[in-house]
Amino acid sequence: MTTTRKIILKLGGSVITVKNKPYTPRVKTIKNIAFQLRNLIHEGHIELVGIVVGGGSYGHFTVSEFYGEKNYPYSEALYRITTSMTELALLVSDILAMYNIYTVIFPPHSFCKPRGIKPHCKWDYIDSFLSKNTVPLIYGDIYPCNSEWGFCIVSGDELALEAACHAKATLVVFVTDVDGIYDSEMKLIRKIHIDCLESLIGEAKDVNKGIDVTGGMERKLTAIKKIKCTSLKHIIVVNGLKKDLLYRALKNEDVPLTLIEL
Ligand code: IP8
Repeated sequence: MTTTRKIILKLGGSVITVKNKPYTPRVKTIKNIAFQLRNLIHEGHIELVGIVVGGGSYGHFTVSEFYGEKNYPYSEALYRITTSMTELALLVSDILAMYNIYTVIFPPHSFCKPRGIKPHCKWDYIDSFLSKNTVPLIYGDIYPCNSEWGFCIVSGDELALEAACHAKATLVVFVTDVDGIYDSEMKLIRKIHIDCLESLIGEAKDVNKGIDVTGGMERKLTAIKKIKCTSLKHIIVVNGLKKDLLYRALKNEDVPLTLIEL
């Protein structure tokens, strides 16, 4: 008998865009992921309660153009960064719809008020959409704050974890461009308990990092340590560039990935 797992899926920017080429989506890869998700939903393996889109060569690139620049018009930075992420979110949403996965986009700058690493979103706003069989789609975003720079970034990783806790998801899947988390000797960590994550913070290796203003794997690990809840039992970091790895991983097949036990 198949057990249906309630999941939040974070699509890393490095898998859905070419990270070192500004504004270049990987359309084929997004289609392939949508195809796998449709099959997983149809076959009853997953209930998708949220999709989170990372910045990639949209958000991270646009932020890097303004970061550290003292003389930019503040309004232009906010306009460009929010617009670039909205465009990427729209593209992902359109592709998912081709595979009968219908999403509604919720811009985090309009319903979250992050403090430190915690997004503090008003998740209640999205509940009524979930009950209508649509999947909320959120994305890593920018918001005005009191930093020296004038604005801060809320990463999709943090949003995915907080969203999972609100929706009582049992699993968060981080879809990336690598097979999982690597140790300092570049060996793939197949399984790790959250209590052992501490030793990896400061040590985990980012393969294929590209432009990343939120700190890649490092910030992901910190967020996993800090945003926890009882419903969330596992986190998977899996490679979304390989043909059917996501599908096989969520069918519990033994494929290369990192499983974090909480
Ligand atoms: O890629 C970053 O989101 P992430 C969002 O999930 C921006 O860390 C605007 C750079």
